[in-house]
Amino acid sequence: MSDAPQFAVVGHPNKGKSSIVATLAHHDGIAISAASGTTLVSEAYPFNINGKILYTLYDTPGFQRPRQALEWLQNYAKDASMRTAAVQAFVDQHQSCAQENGRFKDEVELLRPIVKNKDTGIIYVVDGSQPYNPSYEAEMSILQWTGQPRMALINPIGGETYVEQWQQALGQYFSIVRVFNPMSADLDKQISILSSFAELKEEWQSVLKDTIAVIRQQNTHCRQQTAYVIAETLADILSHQQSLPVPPSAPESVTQQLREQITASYQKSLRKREQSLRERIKTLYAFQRLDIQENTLNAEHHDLFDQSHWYLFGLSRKSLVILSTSAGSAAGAVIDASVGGASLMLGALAGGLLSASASLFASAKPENIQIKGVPLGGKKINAGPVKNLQFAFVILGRALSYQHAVAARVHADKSIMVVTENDQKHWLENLSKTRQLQLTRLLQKSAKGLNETKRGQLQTLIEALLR
Ligand SMILES: Nc1nc2c(ncn2[C@@H]2O[C@H](COP(=O)(O)OP(=O)(O)OP(=O)(O)O)[C@@H](O)[C@H]2O)c(=O)[nH]1
Ligand SMILES: [Mg+2]
Repeated sequence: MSDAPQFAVVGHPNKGKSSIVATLAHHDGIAISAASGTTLVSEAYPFNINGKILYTLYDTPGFQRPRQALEWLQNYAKDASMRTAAVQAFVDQHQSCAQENGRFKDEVELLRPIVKNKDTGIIYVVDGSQPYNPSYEAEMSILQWTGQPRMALINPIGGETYVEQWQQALGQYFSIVRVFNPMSADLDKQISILSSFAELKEEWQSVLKDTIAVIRQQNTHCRQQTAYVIAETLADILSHQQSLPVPPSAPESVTQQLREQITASYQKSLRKREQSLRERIKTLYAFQRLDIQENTLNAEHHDLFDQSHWYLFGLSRKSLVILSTSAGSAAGAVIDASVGGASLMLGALAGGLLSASASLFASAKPENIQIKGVPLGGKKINAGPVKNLQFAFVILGRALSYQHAVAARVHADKSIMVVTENDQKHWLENLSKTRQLQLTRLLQKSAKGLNETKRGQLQTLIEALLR
């Protein structure tokens, strides 16, 4: 790969420039706000994967005095051959006064990354929900005068009403005009806009083609890594155990206190593991600021142990009975894909295997508190491992919902992340019946810990459930 391309994202104030930079550079720390004039200085946001910069986007302040700036340029350049030099002279001559709040402060600031490097591409951003008017022509002329490769993006902030009108006008100044919504652009749309950046300059074509391949690879890698951390956390949560000694001849009230104490501390450890899983997923998807937003509305996120919400993430009682019975039966261990899960499960149900596992998952609390004798006399109170299959599915369901929300989110989105609970009821149906049973068996086995092979199998099944 040759040098990574650079692009300056410019335009009127408040047209979504910073949003475009945030989404395309996968950077959630950029200031974006409904207030006009949020960005005051130009700043470079490199997009890198594994430490290698693939492209750099410059976020810039909006034009404030484009007409006066253009007048200055027109006075400077006697003919078209002097236009590029005029832009350079404009920046040079106003630079020092710009720092002292000079009248072309914003123009100097936004032109700075452009004149600094003649290879910097220009991305001009407009709002497709606002009508075009000739006052934009001064901005577009200045950009034209730079002589640098440039294209326009129409951001349909409040809809597409004036997109066509804009296309007509922008077509006069830019060879490439695209519609791009930074708030809803999934990875395919982002990649498609990068492909149009490549059309700006011959040398960028092969570089950006490689970049797109790297982005796709990274996305697959990210899913694999996410499946890995979910599998690891699931196995860790389900096999987790804690214990407390019970003093000899302790009265029932003390035992009860210890039971409550260990229940609370066990739940806390499990919540902590879930939270740390969420942190890892966020980091994998390059979100650094999301926790702040999540914490603000913590009440929206139901607690792991809030059973009234289990049904949203877990499975119905009937599905659980069918799955646990079939997976637990001898036949379940050697499922033949050609037989198909459905007939097998009916067979298992008819075989009367239902009652034992059904009562187990229905009654066993996730904490699985037990009082046991210890070898040298006395007793201990034990929490875990989780034998409740429903709970296992709840943990997995919650992790998948979380991943779905994070993976679908663009880095320009500053709203509070909503983890949708109710879409998740049928998530398991994305796996074949055979794989559903494999998953159930692995979850059942997790209480005793999973070896590396089994954990790998769990990871593969989870990967198939990720967005
Ligand atoms: N609904 C919607 N809102 C958008 C979109 N793009 C930007 N916005 C919102 O528009 C406002 C301005 O976005 P910014 O990205 O800060 O715009 P900017 O051009 O960088 O603004 P300045 O730095 O002030 O010049 C913010 O409230 C964004 O959330 C979009 O595609 N759809
Ligand atoms: Mg901005």
